[in-house]
Amino acid sequence: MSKRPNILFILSDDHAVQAISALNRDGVQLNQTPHLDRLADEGGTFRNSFCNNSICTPSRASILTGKHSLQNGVLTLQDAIAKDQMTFAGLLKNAGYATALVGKWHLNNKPKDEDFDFWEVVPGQGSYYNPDYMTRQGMVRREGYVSDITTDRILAWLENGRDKEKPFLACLQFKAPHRPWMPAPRFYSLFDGHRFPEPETLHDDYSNRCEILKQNRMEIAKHMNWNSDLKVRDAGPNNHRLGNVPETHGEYEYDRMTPEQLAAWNVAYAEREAYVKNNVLTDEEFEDFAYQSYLKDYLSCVAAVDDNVGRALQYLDDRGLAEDTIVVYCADQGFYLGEHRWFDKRWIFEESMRMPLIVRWPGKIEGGTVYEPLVQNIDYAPTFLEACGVEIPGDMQGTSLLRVVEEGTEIHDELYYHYYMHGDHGVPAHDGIRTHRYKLIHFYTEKEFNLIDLERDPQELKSLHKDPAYEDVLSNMMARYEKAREIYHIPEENGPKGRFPQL
Ligand code: SGN
Ligand code: CA
Repeated sequence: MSKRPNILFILSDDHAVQAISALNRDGVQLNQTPHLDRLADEGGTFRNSFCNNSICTPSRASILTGKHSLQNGVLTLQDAIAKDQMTFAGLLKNAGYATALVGKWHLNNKPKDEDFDFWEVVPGQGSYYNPDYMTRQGMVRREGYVSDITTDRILAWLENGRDKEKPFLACLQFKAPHRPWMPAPRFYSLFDGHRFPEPETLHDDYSNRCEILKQNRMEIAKHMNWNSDLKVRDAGPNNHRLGNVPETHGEYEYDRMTPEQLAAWNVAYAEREAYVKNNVLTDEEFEDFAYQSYLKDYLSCVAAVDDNVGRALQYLDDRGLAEDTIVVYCADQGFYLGEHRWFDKRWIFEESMRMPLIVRWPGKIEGGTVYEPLVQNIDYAPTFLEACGVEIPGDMQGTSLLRVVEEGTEIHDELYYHYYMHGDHGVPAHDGIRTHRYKLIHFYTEKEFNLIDLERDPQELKSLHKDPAYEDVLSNMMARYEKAREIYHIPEENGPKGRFPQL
């Protein structure tokens, strides 16, 4: 690439590393994602890519600003990105890029005109069927399936909307595969008759770690709801198994569907509903049903993300843009697909702290490269700026990935993590650090540190903070934790305004 590169930044919502076949070539492949695999074959994958705060709005703000949550002001789902915050999009626009963002935004305030020439975003979480988009001209409802429409709209901008004299930044931001995991009609029967393998920790009892884990409200067979999660409107004799939990908004999408869409949906889900309605399920049968149904819906949503990634790559090929365009695929955080009994995210534990990161960068990254260094979502903004020849502001806390790509070197001694939303889904506020081998977690409302040896215990089932054999490791990790908090300017007092309601 001799001229300034274009960037196609593809961000999905809650797409777990476990649900991309290219990222699990030496392990269990739950599904196939041929287009993401193509991207990985033609580019590089970052095997140790993590977020700093495993929840949507904060992670997105950290991606945009290259800063930890405390520095950009977005600690929770309710916070808005402060007006004075520079984003990589705005900096690229200032430097002469044509910029656009379509899809899920979820930053409480609208995208800024200083950042994007063009934007169309779904309000809040958005809808899977016939979604509304906020546009500069007001709200527009579009018929169809959200992942397809979002892709249509960004491709339309690339084709007809942008200033073709300029290099571009195009952000394609999928709502999928976020809860309530509603697949596109063409994938209703993708996994018919298929059984998904179970993760080894599907029946975790939460022993040997901080007691507070037991208060979580994100267990598949306990805290889902029949209707929007499991797609069963009449659970008959099994109804008592799931109650109402505060994290469910209860809204549902059936009333958005056209009569034809609803009819097709009802046919597709009839067998599932009949099974529940007509059988008294044992504990085991119910747990199995909930897990299998969850994975089927979630992974069917992933299928439409993957084929739309394929459409976007095909567009770049067709227009001769692929050689001049850096393509990045990531999600705003990881997700649990049954590990520790869970759906959702938030915890510093591996499945939610990890983020998929695949980068195709012609001339820079050789196809099929796998990078081992620790990288974090705060690194993306400085990477994009450096790649495009724009100066990185001094207050950005991330480090450009270019050094990893060019020299293969580590750019972080340890990664700092801090989740602030004490209470939602029964997850406490906590922070900690991760190195290649160890993780130190501070459950500060409980005044308890947990220490995990990821090499011996990759599933994070036992804290070693009281193990005398780990005394030195613990004190070393404590010192590094203090150092990380200093580097990132995390003040003495923890948490959002120091208030911690009951979980
Ligand atoms: C919704 C979900 C939660 C989820 C949050 C945050 N409930 O509230 O399960 O944790 O979004 O997700 S739902 O019943 O409304 O789907 S995030 O991706 O925006 O962080
Ligand atoms: Ca998310």
